[in-house]
Amino acid sequence: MMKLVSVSVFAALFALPAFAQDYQDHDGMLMNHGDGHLMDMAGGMVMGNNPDKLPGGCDKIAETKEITVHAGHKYAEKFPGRMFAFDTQEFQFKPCTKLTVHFINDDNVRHQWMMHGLPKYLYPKGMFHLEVSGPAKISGTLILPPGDKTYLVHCDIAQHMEKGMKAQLKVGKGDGDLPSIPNVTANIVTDDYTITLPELLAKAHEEANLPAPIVDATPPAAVKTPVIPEENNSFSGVTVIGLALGLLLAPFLARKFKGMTPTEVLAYLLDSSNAMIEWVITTGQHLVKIIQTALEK
Ligand SMILES: [Cu+2]
Repeated sequence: MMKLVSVSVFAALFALPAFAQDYQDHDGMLMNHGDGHLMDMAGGMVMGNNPDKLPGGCDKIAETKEITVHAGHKYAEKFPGRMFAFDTQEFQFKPCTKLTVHFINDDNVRHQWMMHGLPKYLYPKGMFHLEVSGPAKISGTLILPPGDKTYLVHCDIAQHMEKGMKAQLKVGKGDGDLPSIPNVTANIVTDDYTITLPELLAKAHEEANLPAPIVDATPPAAVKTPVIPEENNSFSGVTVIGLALGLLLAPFLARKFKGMTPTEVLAYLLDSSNAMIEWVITTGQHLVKIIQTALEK
């Protein structure tokens, strides 16, 4: 019996972390920067937080709602060709609902729950926006405007919406559906593998009422290896400069080396190049010193 109890306690201790929260909770850590802009040093951000100001046209808060939305790669696995998604693609609330969104980012990258088109007098740039690097949780509250309207909710990190992190939030009856919401609405451009690319382009142009594209159906000619022309011009730039220098130096060198043996000429040339290198080094050191003293002042 004692053994059974101790084994159970031991097992329970091991199981505990599995039940514990495995993401960073940013709620309660946020600093208010005014205008509903909350931020913390750990990379959590809420913009357009509005728990108390009624939008024009709302006499009172119609309903108080709380939702938890997950964001992550794993929610996109059921959508072919998508990389990121929210766990919910469509939301609907009564006009003038006070909505608290608990946003849980399950990935190890940054994600957002960003809503657009809200009244700008209440929401800076017409946005309500939760953002956090995962795995983490962040929460914010807004009051939805009156009227029937469909709002875009997406992650605005580059390419995340295009890769599937897109949803719609309908207030009242909404005013239609947004395109390309995974599992909710059709893509604007639908992949169709039953027709060829030129046919697909022609179809897309026809649908968009544009003149048919000019598609060159002839297969590309075999790729030719580019022929690099040989350097056959004996008067290239370098040659000309070399010749000019040689001609200028010739009289001087002729005087200098008059009566010297080839070995002596070579020794002299090596000597002068050594002197030149030394001069370059000392001048360089001198310059460094000048710069250093100038910087110290
Ligand atoms: Cu994202």
